Amino acid sequence: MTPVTLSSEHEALFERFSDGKVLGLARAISVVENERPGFQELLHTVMASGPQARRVGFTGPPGAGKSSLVAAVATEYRKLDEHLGVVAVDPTSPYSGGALLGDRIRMNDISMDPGIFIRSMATRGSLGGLAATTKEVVDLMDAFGFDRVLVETVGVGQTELEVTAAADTVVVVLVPESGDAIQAMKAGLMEIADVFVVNKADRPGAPRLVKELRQALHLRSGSALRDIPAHHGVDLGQVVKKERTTEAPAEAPEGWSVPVLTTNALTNDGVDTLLETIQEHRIWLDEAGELERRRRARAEIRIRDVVDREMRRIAWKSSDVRALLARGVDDIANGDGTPYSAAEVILEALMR
Ligand SMILES: Nc1nc2c(ncn2[C@@H]2O[C@H](COP(=O)(O)OP(=O)(O)OP(=O)(O)O)[C@@H](O)[C@H]2O)c(=O)[nH]1
Ligand SMILES: [Mg+2]
Repeated sequence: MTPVTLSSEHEALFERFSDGKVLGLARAISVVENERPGFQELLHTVMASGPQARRVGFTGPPGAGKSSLVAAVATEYRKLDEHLGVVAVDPTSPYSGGALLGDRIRMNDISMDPGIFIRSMATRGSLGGLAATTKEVVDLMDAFGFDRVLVETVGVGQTELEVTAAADTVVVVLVPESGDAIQAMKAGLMEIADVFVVNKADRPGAPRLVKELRQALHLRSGSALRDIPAHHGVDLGQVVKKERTTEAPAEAPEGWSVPVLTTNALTNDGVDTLLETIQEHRIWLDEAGELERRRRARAEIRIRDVVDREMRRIAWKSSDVRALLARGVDDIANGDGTPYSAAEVILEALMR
């Protein structure tokens, strides 16, 4: 690995971090969140030993009870004496631009425990998505030596899918109010869920949602069609199987069927089963070689993130580029160009 030099300040910070000092972690997070000079070298140094922690993501629509469930799950892991990091990604408030206080208040019960470190982050723009810095904060918590890192992301639609870029196991939390299984399918949740949890199981509609989700998962796996006899010369079961083998080659191993669980995060009903299921998924990840595959996929995303960010930084830092930008704005104002012609000039200058 390329040796990097840390500033003396970051050298001291790295020492505190390595000694397991929580204040060192908190400080490292703020350096990374604010992209202070040298933050990449610091990350490079702390991440040298590779990922160790078990990472579990919780995602789902706003108000599904993700924070309550994370708090319940964290309490159970603490009973097993695990040390935990929790990253909660709050939607950026359109009013304050900062993290909403809600999560902190709800997680109050566990936040006094020194065995848990909780960090709430604003998402900075992409609602519910995982900003590059969020993944870096998860990496920091991992490198700090927590046994497990729990990541809560809120979102609707595509942005939820990004949680796979930070977690080994993705728990999708739905509630009877959040809609039906068809909506979950459309939102791409079937693809990312390792475990479905129907929370607020005390509410009406929970059993129906569970049934729908199970049917949808069953359909997706093709098993629902397997027993249907060939019709008009077409065996639907075969068609589905063939599609699956061509579309999903070796990197999507079989052997994990996504369970649908129910919980009540307020009474802890079903939380023990959720913990067992997460453990089973972990064993499967290891045995099927899927953990390795997911870590590789994550590494690729992280490299792309860093390159994207650096390219932007290099571009807008350059005074030549800034001059071309100003000229482009003038050209457009004078009716002499478009954003595309201006961008082309800038990109040509950068490639040179
Ligand atoms: N009845 C019932 N209420 C619940 C349950 N779990 C959570 N709640 C309540 O639902 C509300 C939202 O819970 P949160 O844990 O904040 O939900 P969240 O998904 O983290 O919300 P955001 O982070 O804002 O998207 C709170 O008032 C909880 O007390 C449950 O199992 N049953
Ligand atoms: Mg929450």
